[in-house]
Amino acid sequence: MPVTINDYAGLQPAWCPGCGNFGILSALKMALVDLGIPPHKLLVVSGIGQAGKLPHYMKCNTFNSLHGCPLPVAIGAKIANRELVVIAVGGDGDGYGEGGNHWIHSMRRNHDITYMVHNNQVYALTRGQASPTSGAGFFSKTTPEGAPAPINPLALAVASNASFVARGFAGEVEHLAGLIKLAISHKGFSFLDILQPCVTFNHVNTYEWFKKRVYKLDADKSYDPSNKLAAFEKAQEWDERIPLGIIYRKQRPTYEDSMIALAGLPLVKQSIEPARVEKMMADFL
Ligand SMILES: Cc1ncc(C[n+]2csc(CCOP(=O)(O)OP(=O)(O)O)c2C)c(N)n1
Ligand SMILES: [Mg+2]
Repeated sequence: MPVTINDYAGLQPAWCPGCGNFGILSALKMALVDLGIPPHKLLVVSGIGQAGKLPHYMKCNTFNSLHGCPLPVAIGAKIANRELVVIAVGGDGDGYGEGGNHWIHSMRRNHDITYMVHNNQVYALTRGQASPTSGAGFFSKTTPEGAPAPINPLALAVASNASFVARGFAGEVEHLAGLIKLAISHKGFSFLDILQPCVTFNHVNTYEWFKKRVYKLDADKSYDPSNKLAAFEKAQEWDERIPLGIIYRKQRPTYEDSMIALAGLPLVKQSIEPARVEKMMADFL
C-alpha cells in the first residue's frame, strides 16, 4: 500500500496561528510520502521547545528528549538500528545554544542521520528571549541593550565538515520538502537550517522580511556546492540576499561505516549471548 499523508496524522498542533512550524511539518510529511517511507520505519527525535513539539503532531516512532539533546538520542538509535530512517529536530536555542557541542561533533563524525533546525532566531517556548541566531541588537528580556552578534550556522556546519549543509524556508513549503527529501536520501550527516518566522516573539524576521531577501540557489547553475571555499562565501550572505538550497555537499564515510560491530546485522537483530555478557560483567568485579 502506498504511504499517504494520513498515515502520518498526529495530534492537533498547539502552535500559534501563522507559526512557521506548520510549513515545516507539512514539508516533512510531504517528503516522507514522496520517498514512500512508512511511519514504522521512521524515528523522529526532538529536544525541548516549540520546535521540539513536532513529533507530537506525527504518527510514527518518536522520542521527545531533553533540551539540547535530540542528537545523542538520535545517534544512539541509528547505531542500534540502522534500518530506521532517523530524523532529529529542534529549535535554534536547543541546537545552537544548549546542544551546540552535540551538533558540532555529530557533523564532524558524519553520523547517518538528518538534523532539522527550526531557526526562528528566538526562544519561543520560554516566551521570547534572544537565541544564538537572534540578529545583533535584537531586543528581548534577556538582552535589554540588544543581542550580541549571532553565530552563522551554515558557516559553522561547513567548518565542522558536515557532509550535507542546506537552508530552507518555512514560507516555501514545496522547496523545503524537496530539500528534506535530499537530506534524508543523503548518506551521512544532513544538516538543514530552516528559517521559521515566529509570529509572536520575533517581529524583526517576519515572512515579509524573508520574502524580500530569499532566493533559490538551484537556479544558479554556476554554484558548485562541493567547493568548500565557495560554500563559506555563500554562507556569509544574509542582510541583503539570503540563499536557500544546498550550500555544501560532499560524500565521505559515515561513523557507522567505521564500526566493526555494525558490519553484519543491525545491533537490534544480533543475538545476545548471555555467557559473553556474564564474562564481561565478571571483568568489572
Ligand atoms: C536543561 C534545560 N535548560 C533550559 C530549559 C528551558 N527551555 C526550554 S525550551 C528553551 C528554548 C527554546 O528555544 P528554541 O530551542 O529556539 O525552540 P523554540 O521554542 O523557539 O522552537 C529553553 C531555554 C529546559 N527545558 N531545560
Ligand atoms: Mg527558537
